[in-house]
Amino acid sequence: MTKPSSSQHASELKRLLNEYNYQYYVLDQPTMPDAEYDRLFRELVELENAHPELQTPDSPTQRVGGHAIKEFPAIKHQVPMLSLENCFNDEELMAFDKRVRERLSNVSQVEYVCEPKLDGLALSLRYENGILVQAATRGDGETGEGITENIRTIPTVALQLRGDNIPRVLEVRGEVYMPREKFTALNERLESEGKKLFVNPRNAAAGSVRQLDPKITAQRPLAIFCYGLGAVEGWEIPATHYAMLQQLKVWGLRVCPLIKVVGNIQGCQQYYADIGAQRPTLPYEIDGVVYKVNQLTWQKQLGFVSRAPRWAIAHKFPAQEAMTILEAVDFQVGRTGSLTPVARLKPVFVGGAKVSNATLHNMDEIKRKDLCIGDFVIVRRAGDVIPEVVNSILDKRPVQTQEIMLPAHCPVCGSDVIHPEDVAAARCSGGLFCPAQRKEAIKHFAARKAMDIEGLGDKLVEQLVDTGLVRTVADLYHLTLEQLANLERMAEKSAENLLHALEQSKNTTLPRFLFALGIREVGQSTALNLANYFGDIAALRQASIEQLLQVQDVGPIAAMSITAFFQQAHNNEVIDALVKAGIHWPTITPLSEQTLPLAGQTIVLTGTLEQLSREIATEKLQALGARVSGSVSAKTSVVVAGRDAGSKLSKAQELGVAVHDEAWLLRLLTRDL
Ligand code: D41
Repeated sequence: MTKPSSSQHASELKRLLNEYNYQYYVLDQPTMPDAEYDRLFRELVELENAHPELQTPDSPTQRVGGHAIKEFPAIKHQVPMLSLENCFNDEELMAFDKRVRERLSNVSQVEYVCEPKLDGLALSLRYENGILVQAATRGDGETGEGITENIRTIPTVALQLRGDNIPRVLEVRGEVYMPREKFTALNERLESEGKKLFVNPRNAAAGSVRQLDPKITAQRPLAIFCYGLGAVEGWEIPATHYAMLQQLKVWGLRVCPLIKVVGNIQGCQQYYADIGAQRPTLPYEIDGVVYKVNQLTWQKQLGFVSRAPRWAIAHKFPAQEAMTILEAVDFQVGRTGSLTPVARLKPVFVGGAKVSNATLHNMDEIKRKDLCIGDFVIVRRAGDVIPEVVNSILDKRPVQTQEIMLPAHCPVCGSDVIHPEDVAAARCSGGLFCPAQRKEAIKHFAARKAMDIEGLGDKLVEQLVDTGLVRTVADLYHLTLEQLANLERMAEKSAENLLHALEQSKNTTLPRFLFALGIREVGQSTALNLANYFGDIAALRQASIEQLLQVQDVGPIAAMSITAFFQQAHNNEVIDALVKAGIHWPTITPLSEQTLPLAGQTIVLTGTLEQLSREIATEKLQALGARVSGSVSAKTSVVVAGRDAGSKLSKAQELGVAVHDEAWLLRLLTRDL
């Protein structure tokens, strides 16, 4: 192969790096391992050094970071947020120390502060007279995004500084991150809700602080560590970086407890080794350590070059990566029926451990990483997490490769696999039938809000499935006293109680029963809406997507999931068996056959309602066909005025719109008018 010209090579590097920057900073969806980015970046820096004419304004070397996103206000940092230079080995570290000492008129030793390098999102917090008034992302270092309301929701962020001598203005720089365990739990939750998973804790943190709704951020387990200053007014900054951090702690700002002062660069090397050894057991992800000259006068003397201080450097951990061959891809069926592609690899040692399997997350990831069976791939082991395939090496792609296809049928039970376009996870539609999902389905069926079968706990469900006594939820209703009493750890009295509970559960309601079936996207309230709309299960079974979309709160994803569920013959067999076993419910007159009583009416709720929340009132009114609006106009049919109603009530009176009180609303909702 001929070597591409330098200019071709440079433009390809720029394209790759710019693309990566966009994915990383704007979309929060990295497509390249950091090590790979760093390698390409250095290659470009070297190329531009050798051929200065290649250094164009659009080169990623000419700017650090990404663009501000439109939805959040742009915040210009009063003092720019600098970036950090990286080093990857002892030689580069020693060169850093040498440069520092030479610039400081050849001092023999320099004291450094050593900090773990959190793998999160850099942030600037602004306190005025001790009150948090603004939080902004780093952005491109000059301008970031204002995310104050989101940051206020993070428990470890001080809203107000404590103690004495609080500066008039204090800008603190820090890193927002998501603890590893919390990240795992969040992804488990997202997975059970059928939502897109985060690739790593850093993306989860970045995605969480950029939620337009701070209520969502508030539910995300984020934390912060502070490590630096921006603008300061009215404070004599201490003489050392370390003393400054101690003062931040006194004021109530969170500082990483692993930060240490060392006497010289050898101390830094020791710190690097110590932290490296602790890395797998730390509760958060770090990608290296940072060394900072401790003396502030020296920091000032050293200054900075092109946005990075000369007095600090990041010492990155080597990514534990290796190349191997992707031999096959299997699909594992998880608890909730999600199909996870797993790479079967030609065994390879990565950071001392043999790796022959790696997660591929989902089909979107496979596409993004451009993977085929037969490809040479890079595998990475980060800390103690499951190894993952980072990318394929296109230059080395063999002539004969095979596309990775999502199976059409579940590898465990053979049911159809569904994969809605805008959802990352593909799922087995087998539901009640798939052994991989059976235990969870039975637990859900028995739950209090579903069929409410007292005494049928998780352990017992597992025992019943493992012993083969129960295959589907319908089998529960054929259990005998003898079978139950023969189970390990089961007393005869408990067995009797369980049979009694099963018998009682047969007398249920249609909403409960529909919820108990565990159809994806059908929670309690959707089950209620479906029951009210269709009135019986026969009509629901035959419902088309179009009909389902008529039901309140049922969108295209839920509609698809419902039709897919009823298209599986075995789901219908289980339902028939349950009905045959005696499960019954009171009949409901379907809403679909009534003309909705409030169709065409626009209702405005104002003031405080005492008996029911505004959300519930809105839902119920909508279920009866009303439009619920937030503002009063001549088109408003009725204004319901609760306690302390204000301007909307006056406006209604002005316009001559009918006004009623909460008691009227309650009668309306019970159709007792
Ligand atoms: O933990 C970190 N990620 C970290 C980042 C840290 N401990 N210290 C840092 N110090 C700086 C300077 C020296 C420029 C104040 C940083 C960063 N910067 C930084 N984070 C993202 C870009 C720069």
